[in-house]
Amino acid sequence: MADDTDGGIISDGALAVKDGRILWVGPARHLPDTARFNADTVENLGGAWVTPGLIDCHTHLVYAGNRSNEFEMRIKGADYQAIAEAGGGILSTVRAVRVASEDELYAQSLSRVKAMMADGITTLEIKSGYGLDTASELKMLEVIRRLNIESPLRILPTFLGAHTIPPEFKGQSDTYVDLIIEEMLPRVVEKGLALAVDVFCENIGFTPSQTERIFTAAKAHNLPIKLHAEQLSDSKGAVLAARYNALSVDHLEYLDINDIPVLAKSGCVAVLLPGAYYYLNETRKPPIEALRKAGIPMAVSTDANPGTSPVLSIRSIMNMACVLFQITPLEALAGATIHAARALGLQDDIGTLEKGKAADFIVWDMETPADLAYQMGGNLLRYSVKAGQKIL
Ligand code: DI6
Ligand code: FE
Repeated sequence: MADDTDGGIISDGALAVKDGRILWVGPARHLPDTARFNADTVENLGGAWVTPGLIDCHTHLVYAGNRSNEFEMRIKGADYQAIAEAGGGILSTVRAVRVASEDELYAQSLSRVKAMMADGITTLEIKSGYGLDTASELKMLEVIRRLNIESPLRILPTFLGAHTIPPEFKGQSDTYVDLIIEEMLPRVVEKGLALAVDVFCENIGFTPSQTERIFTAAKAHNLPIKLHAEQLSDSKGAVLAARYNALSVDHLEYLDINDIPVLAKSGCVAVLLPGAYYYLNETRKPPIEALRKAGIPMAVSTDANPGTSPVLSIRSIMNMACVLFQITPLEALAGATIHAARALGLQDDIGTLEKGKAADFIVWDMETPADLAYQMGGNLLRYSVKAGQKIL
């Protein structure tokens, strides 16, 4: 898949893999004899579709407990922000995570990772942010590290200490930001537990000036940044993040179209999270057509979390992105491959089937690539390969 218009489709293709990397890819009739005759194994896929392994660049998969009670409350008319302000929302998961042991957190999270895998995910980002004290944030990040080592997927950890203000700092958000900068982040860096730093910039999260302080600290530790921006209001987070060369700005329902040129110039990825839009029954959509026109890469991701997007299926999310945000099925596929790779800074390593990249790919039982976003549920995956090894 080279771009999002024709999808870079190769018919009657062949793919040669060596040492976990793509050695050659192209039309089978051009496959060099060296690749054909030196192969240890040759597999005839009988014309099946092969895509890059799917990538989920924004999840909160490590958590304890469940928030179906809030789901019921919202169905009956309660509002997400009001639930959060009353101590529910993110804070109710924080309470569950703080009392869970590392092993309990690991076991619950591993089953979610496996569900993601069954839908074609080979690379996954997971954020901390339900600990909100130093020990609990480190516990979450240790769980993410273990998932990366012990599951077959590549899992990238993001430090989201600035997810919300914990109860013990109520009314003292600046002091909590001091703790993040002076204690949490240095410990996380010292232990090598994060590859990026994220902030929830929102009226129920952190202000733009607090966000900027955290970005400055992340940069001082040479960590790339990303941002939850403009999900519930226009806080001008996206332009701030772009000024700090963010990898991505995520959500964007309330993005002002006048801010799009700044984003386009910075090259950061717009990450669409239609699951949260759907679960919150939002009506305001990200400005898709303006983003598209500006040539901004749009990734599509689950935002898997127990509150606003309890969804463990990237394909269901691709469907929602098509139906709710009017992107095409091929744009959704590019959004869960090459653009998601870019949102993780991994565009040179994964996200397309190209010589030299990791041999991460999925063999599907489907008629056309649009089927991935067309059909909700059902198993289309024949098998999944990560770094040249069958993992499913
Ligand atoms: N935005 C979201 O959609 C999730 N976090 C965030 O900053 C929600 C997390 C939750 O409700 O638990
Ligand atoms: Fe999120």
